[in-house]
Amino acid sequence: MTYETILYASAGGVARVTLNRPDRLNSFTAQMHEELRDALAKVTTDASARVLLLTGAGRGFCAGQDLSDRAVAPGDAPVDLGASIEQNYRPLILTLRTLPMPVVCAVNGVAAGAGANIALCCDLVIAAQSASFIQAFCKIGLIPDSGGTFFLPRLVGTARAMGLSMLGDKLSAQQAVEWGLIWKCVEDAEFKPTVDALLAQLAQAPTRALVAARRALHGSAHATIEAQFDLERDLQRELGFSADYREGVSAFLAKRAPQFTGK
Ligand code: T3D
Repeated sequence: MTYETILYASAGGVARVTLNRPDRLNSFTAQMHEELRDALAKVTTDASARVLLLTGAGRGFCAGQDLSDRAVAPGDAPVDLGASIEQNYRPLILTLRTLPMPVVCAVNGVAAGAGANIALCCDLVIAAQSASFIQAFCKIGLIPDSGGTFFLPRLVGTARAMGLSMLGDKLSAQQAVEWGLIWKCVEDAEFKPTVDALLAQLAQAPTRALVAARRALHGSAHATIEAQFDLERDLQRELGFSADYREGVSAFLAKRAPQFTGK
């Protein structure tokens, strides 16, 4: 498939997807959803990819749904938003949450509506200092979707989740870090080199262990401690048979840097 609304590249263990409709702040059209689905399917089967980067072109990360596709002429039937979520946003979020490699979201600018929650579903969210997060839904009569009502209370607690959802205020990247919404924010001038260094680190990491850690952390939200111990035991057992674990222990004992292969 030829891409017109995203950029895709994979090299050196890093797959990069850039949302690329900068004049519309990379808001989502049906075409962008289709292209992103295709790219994520590619990433999933790309044995050389050890980390995925999701970012945006231009001054924004993503402004959610393209609202010009939601204008309804008088007398016309409104768009079925439930169908849009079912066909597009839900599979997108669930795919990003279960990719067989860590997912870094580099929030280069404003992340609004579904754009904010797509960022929040990623494993590591790093933002430029000038970026911001807006649960813009209430401004157009909607609720936070794309997992927003799931992620927000878990990340920042109900009080802050409620404020963000009901007021739709802009949260600065710095505030997002202080609230525990995202992992890190860095000065704009340091953003690209910091993201590149992070990607290089993750491309050399024991991929299976990172994916298993994600699975265990996600599973913990509703688990009892006994169930969580069961899961940790099972995942650790699997990892104990992995080439990367063997390499990690050998490297430690030989006092050398490990050469992980992601296997
Ligand atoms: O519909 C379904 O399928 C259900 C799922 C819905 C999920 C959702 O995401 S609903 C929420 C949709 N998003 C929004 O409500 C956010 C709308 N955008 C904004 O509020 C503002 O643009 C921002 C706060 C994000 C940024 O503001 P600012 O002042 O930095 O930029 P701007 O001037 O508003 O935007 C720049 C251009 O991008 C502008 O076009 P222009 O005037 O230069 O021709 C603006 O219209 C366009 N743009 C920004 N966001 C969208 C958009 N065009 C279409 N759809 C957008 N979401």
